[in-house]
Amino acid sequence: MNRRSAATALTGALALLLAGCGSDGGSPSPAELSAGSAYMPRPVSPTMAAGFLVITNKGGTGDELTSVASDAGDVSVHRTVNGVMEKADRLPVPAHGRLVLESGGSHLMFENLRRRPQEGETVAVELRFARSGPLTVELPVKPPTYRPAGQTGTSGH
Ligand SMILES: [Cu+2]
Repeated sequence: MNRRSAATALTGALALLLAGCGSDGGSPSPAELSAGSAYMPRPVSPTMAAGFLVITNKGGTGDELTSVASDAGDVSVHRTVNGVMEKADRLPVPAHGRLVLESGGSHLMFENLRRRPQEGETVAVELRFARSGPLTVELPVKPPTYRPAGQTGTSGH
């Protein structure tokens, strides 16, 4: 369902681009962000955890995820390059597109957790963007093997 709706969104974006050719009217609609498919695998470490979610942009202007904050502990945005994770200063949320934070790819990295989250609890984060206002997202804590429906756990799509 996620892939199908992504394909539909992409087709829609192409149609809009084509429709825009040759016309001089109107600036693109602003970024319109929402978050979904959020979760945290139950941490195997007392102080460190990862968080995953999908940020969808229904608007015609791209945005960037620039930082993240949580009362649960220190949290930052990481990406994975050649299997090694590193801090990401900013990650793009394309116009009419998605930023996918998933297992094996970019993710939220929690460190120095004040207490170890348990399954059934939620951890709140605030996502901050270059253009749009912040989004507050609740990450439900799931079993370590949990994968959201429609995601394969691989990066790069
Ligand atoms: Cu990391």
